[in-house]
Amino acid sequence: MKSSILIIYTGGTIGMKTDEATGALVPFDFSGIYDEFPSLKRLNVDIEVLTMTPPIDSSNVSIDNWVDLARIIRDNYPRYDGFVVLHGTDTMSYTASALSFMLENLAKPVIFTGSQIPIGILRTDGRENLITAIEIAGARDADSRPLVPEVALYFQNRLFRGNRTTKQSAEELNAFRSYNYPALAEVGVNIHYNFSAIRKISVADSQLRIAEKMSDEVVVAKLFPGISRQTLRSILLGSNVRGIVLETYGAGNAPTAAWCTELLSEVISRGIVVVNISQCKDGAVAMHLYETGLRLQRLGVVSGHDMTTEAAVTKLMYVLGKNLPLQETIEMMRSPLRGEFTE
Ligand code: ASN
Repeated sequence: MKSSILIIYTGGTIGMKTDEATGALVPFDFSGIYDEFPSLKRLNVDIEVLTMTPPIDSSNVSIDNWVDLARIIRDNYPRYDGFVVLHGTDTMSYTASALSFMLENLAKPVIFTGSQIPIGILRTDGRENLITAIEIAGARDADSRPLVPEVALYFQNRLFRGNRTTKQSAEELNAFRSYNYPALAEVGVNIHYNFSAIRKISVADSQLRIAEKMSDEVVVAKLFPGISRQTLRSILLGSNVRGIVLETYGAGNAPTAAWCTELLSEVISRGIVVVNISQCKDGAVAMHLYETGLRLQRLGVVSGHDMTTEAAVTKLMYVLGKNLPLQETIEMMRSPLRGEFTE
């Protein structure tokens, strides 16, 4: 039996082609996908396409767009075996991370992809990204179970867990990395799945639910030597802030100056959740290692382990969106919900 795949086009470079007459970049019509790529018919999948209106450059993506996307997936969930989300690369890791949290009990593939060069340009990277993403979204084992039942991101021959990715190059076609988690699949002549890294789903987790409320009361505070007390204070205690992603140094270290400790203790005493992640992309926060980290731990700062900024921000938005009592919020932030950090 063929797998049925829904392609959801949200916008971004992948959906552009050159107008033959004017030479300008114009939107590519994905509903004509079989005419454009007849070889797709040879894949063992049936494809339908849904274009979100209007398609957006991913720099404009908002929480509302994420909720719309989650609703589309929920409403079409019973009809399709897998989903391919075409998205601009600039914020693709944020959207993939957000959706990984918002789609609760997901048991089918949701594969994000896009391109650095428009699909209608001869040298595009989009054609391979699109075709392989479709193949992965439709891949099933002998018992018809999907091979990748999670939110993943496919780009330039590698499939990653979505909430582990970061866009790391504005130039290279190989634009994404997953620094702290192995690839879920490597693609060469064949697709080699790394089954030990792919999320296992339990039978009980069958009912898809979506979170429709994401909090926007989150900030990212990146420390730098010389940051003043006033600057840090205005970021951390800005109006409406309920959650802070604190980007610290190395293994999760921050200055031990009295003003910094006092400020963080004031923030935490107000019930604001502070998550510590490292400015280093590779490696994890280990607050017990140095006095500069231990102090944060004692204040009640939550370890973000080896989470990306994208995952930490969207996880805070998701957890705060539930409006749980403070202790439960902190407990959820401490627990890995979708394999977003290494325990
Ligand atoms: N600005 C584009 C976007 O993120 C970049 C791209 O897709 N390559 O929508």
